[in-house]
Amino acid sequence: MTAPDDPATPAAPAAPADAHRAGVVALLGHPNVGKSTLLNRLLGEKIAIVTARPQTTRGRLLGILTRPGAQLLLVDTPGFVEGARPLDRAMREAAEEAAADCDVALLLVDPVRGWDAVAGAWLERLRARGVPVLVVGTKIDRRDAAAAPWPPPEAAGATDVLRVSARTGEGIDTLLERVVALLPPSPPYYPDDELTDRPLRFLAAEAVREAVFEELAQELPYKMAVEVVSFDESDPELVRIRANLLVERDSQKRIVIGRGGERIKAIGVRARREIERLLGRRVHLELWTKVEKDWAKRPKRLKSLGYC
Ligand SMILES: Nc1nc2c(ncn2[C@@H]2O[C@H](COP(=O)(O)OP(=O)(O)O)[C@@H](O)[C@H]2O)c(=O)[nH]1
Ligand SMILES: [Mg+2]
Repeated sequence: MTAPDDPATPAAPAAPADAHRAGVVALLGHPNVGKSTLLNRLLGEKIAIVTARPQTTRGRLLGILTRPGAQLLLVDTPGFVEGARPLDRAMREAAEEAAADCDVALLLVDPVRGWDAVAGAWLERLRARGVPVLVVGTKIDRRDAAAAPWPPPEAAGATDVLRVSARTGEGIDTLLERVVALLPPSPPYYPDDELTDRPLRFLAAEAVREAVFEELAQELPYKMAVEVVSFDESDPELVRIRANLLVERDSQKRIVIGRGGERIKAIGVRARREIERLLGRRVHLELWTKVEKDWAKRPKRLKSLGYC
């Protein structure tokens, strides 16, 4: 599944038009450009959390899209992350690994924000490795995005340039067609009913983290992690889930709980609804706040939380 290291490697002979195609498609771009929303739209199912705030995606999340004749392994990434914490490094590495091991790259650009040197550097790197790159303008349902200058002249080196709205679905079929045409011939990698490589308990933890972003202001959600400590499906009527909200300090714990437990209750209600939608079953969700000072600084801990 890796791309040729040498850009001079001759292209493989064209595959017969009816060959099954499969491969890894990396979603790259600045935080908040719309990567996770696009992943969900392509899958037709919401598995990745989406918030109005940047850098909410932490690890690498695989969405498996099986269509007649093709399977796309869509890798959602945290994107181009800055910062020096081990968590930031892990997030950066997730994007870099996805880019290093993909058959097709989607480089997402918010037309309002426009092209910049970071996008340019990624395009260059991917091209140097012989990876086909589709530059994808996002959010065209927005008037300001539709009115912004497009395509960026710097994207001329890309394999293709197109625009989509993950919200309305505009341009999505064309995007899919182009991606499939660029995939190598290969049998499918996963059974056709599999949607992601992540266990349901991870998706549940992510749903809680999404609720945390909705319910808590400013910086606090970035300092928090969610760990599902039990996921009990023994009762056919009800899935019982217990999760810890990890914070770095006691003062944060008090904010998360809120007056009379009001805040954590709101997080729980919101998250439970989302998990019920995800599982298609009733859920009992119990949330606990726990101070764990160094969770974002310990690579092993980040791994156990599923962020790298
Ligand atoms: N109007 C509009 N908003 C979008 C679209 N795609 C994403 N967004 C919004 O942009 C914000 C960031 O989206 P997200 O997918 O989390 O971006 P990511 O950080 O690149 O994964 C969220 O508020 C989304 O609802 C779109 O096609 N149209
Ligand atoms: Mg995201």
